[in-house]
Amino acid sequence: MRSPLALAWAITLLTLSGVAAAPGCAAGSDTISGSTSSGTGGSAGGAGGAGGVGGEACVPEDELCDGFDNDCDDEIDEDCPCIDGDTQPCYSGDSNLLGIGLCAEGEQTCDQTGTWGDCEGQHLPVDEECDGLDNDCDEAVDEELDEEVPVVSASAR
Ligand SMILES: [Ca+2]
Ligand SMILES: [Ca+2]
Ligand SMILES: [Ca+2]
Ligand SMILES: [Ca+2]
Repeated sequence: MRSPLALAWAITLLTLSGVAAAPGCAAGSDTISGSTSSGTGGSAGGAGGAGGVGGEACVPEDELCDGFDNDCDDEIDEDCPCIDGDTQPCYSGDSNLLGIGLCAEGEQTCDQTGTWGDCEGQHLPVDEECDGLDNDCDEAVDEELDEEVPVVSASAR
């Protein structure tokens, strides 16, 4: 009656013991072969490539207004009124009109030849238009137009 159960136990125990015993050799062989010789490799990285810092062999070229000494005379951008990328305010009209009405300065940019470019964004006096603005920069708005605005009255007393 109990024999099946007892047999099962026996098998279980046998199996367990067998399993328990087995690792002795199996694990042993594994452990032995485990070579942990970690590679010593690759720490000496490239020390190379400290490339030429320049200055040794200066190849003279035409001086450009670029912030470098192109012609190798130890003077940077000599004779350059301005350097590439510089900007400055500009106004090609009558400076007395600057700030009056719509007249306002613009900005120009220097190029590599040390030349200031066109003045961009400036507002020169133009013919008066009937737009409520002082287009010709004479402090009078829309003067000499049909619908004159009595702005001048202040100075006309
Ligand atoms: Ca230069
Ligand atoms: Ca130079
Ligand atoms: Ca106007
Ligand atoms: Ca005006």
